[in-house]
Amino acid sequence: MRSSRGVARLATGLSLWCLLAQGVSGYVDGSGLSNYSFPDDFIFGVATAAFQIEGAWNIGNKGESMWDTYLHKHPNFTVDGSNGDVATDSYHKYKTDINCVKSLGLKYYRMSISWPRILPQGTDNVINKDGVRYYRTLFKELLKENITPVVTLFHWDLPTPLMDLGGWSNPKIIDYFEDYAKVAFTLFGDIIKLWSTMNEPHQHCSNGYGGDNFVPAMMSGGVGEYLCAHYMLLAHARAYHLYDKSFRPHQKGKIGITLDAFYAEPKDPTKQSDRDAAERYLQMHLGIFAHPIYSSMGDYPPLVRERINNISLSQGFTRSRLPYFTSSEIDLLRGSSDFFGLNHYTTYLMSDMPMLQGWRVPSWDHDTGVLLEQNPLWPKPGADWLAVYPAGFRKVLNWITRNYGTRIPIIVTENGVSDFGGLNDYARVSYYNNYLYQMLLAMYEDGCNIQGYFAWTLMDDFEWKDGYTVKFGLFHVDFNSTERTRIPKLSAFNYAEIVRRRRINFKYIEQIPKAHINIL
Ligand code: GBH
Repeated sequence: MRSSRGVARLATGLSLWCLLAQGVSGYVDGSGLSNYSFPDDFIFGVATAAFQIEGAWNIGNKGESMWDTYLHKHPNFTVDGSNGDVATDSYHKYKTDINCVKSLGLKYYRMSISWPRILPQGTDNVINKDGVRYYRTLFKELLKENITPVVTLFHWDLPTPLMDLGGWSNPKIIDYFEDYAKVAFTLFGDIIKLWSTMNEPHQHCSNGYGGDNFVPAMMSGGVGEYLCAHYMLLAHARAYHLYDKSFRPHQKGKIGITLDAFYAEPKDPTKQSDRDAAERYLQMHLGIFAHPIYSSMGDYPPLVRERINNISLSQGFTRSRLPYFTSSEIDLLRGSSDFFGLNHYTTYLMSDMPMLQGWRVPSWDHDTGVLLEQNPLWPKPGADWLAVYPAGFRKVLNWITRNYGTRIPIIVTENGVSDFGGLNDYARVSYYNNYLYQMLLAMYEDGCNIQGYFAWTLMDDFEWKDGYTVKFGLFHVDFNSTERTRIPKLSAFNYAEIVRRRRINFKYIEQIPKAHINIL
């Protein structure tokens, strides 16, 4: 049951002005609390990923992941020359992490398993007992604290021996991923009841296989990146059905996938070509993964299929660069997710752009044919790609609902903002308040079926190519101390209060001295 709406009385002119200044659309009462509240059974959590926090890259018989290997070979790949060798040292400090999650009052913790920590060769002939023990201990400790672990099988740290075979561009990986999933379900399925097969295949394939923003930096524009997408989708479907048939009957859990989406808004909404560009972007980057799984038709979206086929032919390719699913693969994929895991951070303004200097041809970018810009008025507290536009969150939730319906619940598996550090992270407090409010609007005013939300991320961590330069954490981490001390930021207290009260307090910053004076 949804909780009460509690619509506030008419706001006075002054408080309305305050709301607008904060970018809040909608009424809150004099206390500053949001008019809508989160249902009692709403899933609130916080997310992390193995490579970004664990460290212990060569400890306990762990195999190497492609990020380990690549960063050791190319120490200047990250902007600060850093790597994940120690990260936040969560391999050793997992108890501290659990205390942090607990202190936020959360009942859910989304994390990922490092594939090479379980299977050092990538394949299931060798199972690393130390790795298994590490995760089982961690899961049990979480349960002891009444925190449900939500586990992602693949958050980008592919075992190096499998990358050497071409990684996700080699179809054989579908079997190996299924084998890995089977090991994980067998060893952990008694405890884990919520699985995500993989995190953001779109970011993984476009940055890692199409370009060189991520490892493996394959630079196979328009070819390798679609192979990666295609085989990741099929591997996901195989893991889903394996769980569904052989594990769900007795383990009784749920399994889905996590997709990422920027929202795409037309730069000039009065221009048809900009509106088309925005819709094309969403289909080419989100629909390409979501349509095969969540649409009633299945398969790639018609727009995507047609566009990549036509451009491929015009470039002299005999066959489309986007592989075809067989009809049984279409069936395998359709409906292969119990929830829609969504990672959302920001919005871009779209306009039609057939070619841009810097685009490789062929490439996903060139196939999409859209120029991405952001409104200079949107604040950018940290990473250059992440501008704050809360309304985009509501819009992307609606886009998903419009395209795929309300039957499958959406779980927001990541949402958050970066800055350059500091405990008094006002920008992050404001980001969470305003984004969460847009999610409430999507739930109560638009009828989107949203059942959970995970803040990204628990603590400052290894932020891929950005190394440790940008911070996403609710907890500050002191990377100069061997202890990697975690300290709650203002946003941690604010989030904990939202989780406890089930409402957003838009006056949190004003009230902070009273509420948390002892800690600051
Ligand atoms: C998510 O990716 C990841 O799941 C998570 O691991 C990550 O820490 C988090 O978000 C924060 O980034 O340099 O202009 O080409 C988000 C995807 C990937 C989006 C890198 C921005 C760089 C854009 N991000 N990408 S650009």
